[in-house]
Amino acid sequence: MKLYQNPLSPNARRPALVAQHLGIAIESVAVDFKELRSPEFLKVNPAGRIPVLVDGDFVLTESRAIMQFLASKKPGLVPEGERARADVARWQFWDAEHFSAPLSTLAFEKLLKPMMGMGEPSESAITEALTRYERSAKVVDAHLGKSEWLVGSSMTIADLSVAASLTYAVPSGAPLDPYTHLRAWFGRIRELPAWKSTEPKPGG
Ligand SMILES: N[C@@H](CCC(=O)N[C@@H](CS)C(=O)NCC(=O)O)C(=O)O
Repeated sequence: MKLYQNPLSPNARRPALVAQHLGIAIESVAVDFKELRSPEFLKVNPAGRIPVLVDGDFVLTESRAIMQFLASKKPGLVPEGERARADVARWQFWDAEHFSAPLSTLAFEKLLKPMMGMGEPSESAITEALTRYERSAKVVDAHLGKSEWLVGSSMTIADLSVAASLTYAVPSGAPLDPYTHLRAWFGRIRELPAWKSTEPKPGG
């Protein structure tokens, strides 16, 4: 299996976390962001985005779908029972729509724009993203006040999905301090060898 990724991408980090945590061998193909619109890469993913998993003739895009595919190969990150599995999907969809989206905007405005010389950060986009982030952070914080992990009694791909969205939270100015339970849970995730080995290393 090949995973097209970039080590700075939080989206690509999701499947990488699952593969590392479960010890699934994948061949990592690093794609420069500038190559995402190249004719070669558009043959792999016409949407011009990473991550992409290629398993023989099966091509899978969307980081959370790739997580599900990889996690189905080995036990450990998907709970038993249809309700628990639906709850994992619920948190992954919630992450995509309500958590990762505002955090991506913040990272784009506060980190990527200055880094790439793409103009001034938009204050209105930042304010709106912060409002959306804080609303979601309250939801997940309250949930984690009642249980150590997002679904059931052990870590699942739901936790890794949501955690990957926080990759650039602190340098992007998304506050974690007010959210005690979120912070404690994130602290546990940050101790994982898989988290450490997938930490983005800007410039290297
Ligand atoms: N919903 C997709 C988002 C993928 C995505 O947007 N990846 C970024 C890198 S973090 C990308 O490829 N961006 C290229 C672009 O926007 O042109 C997923 O979860 O895989």
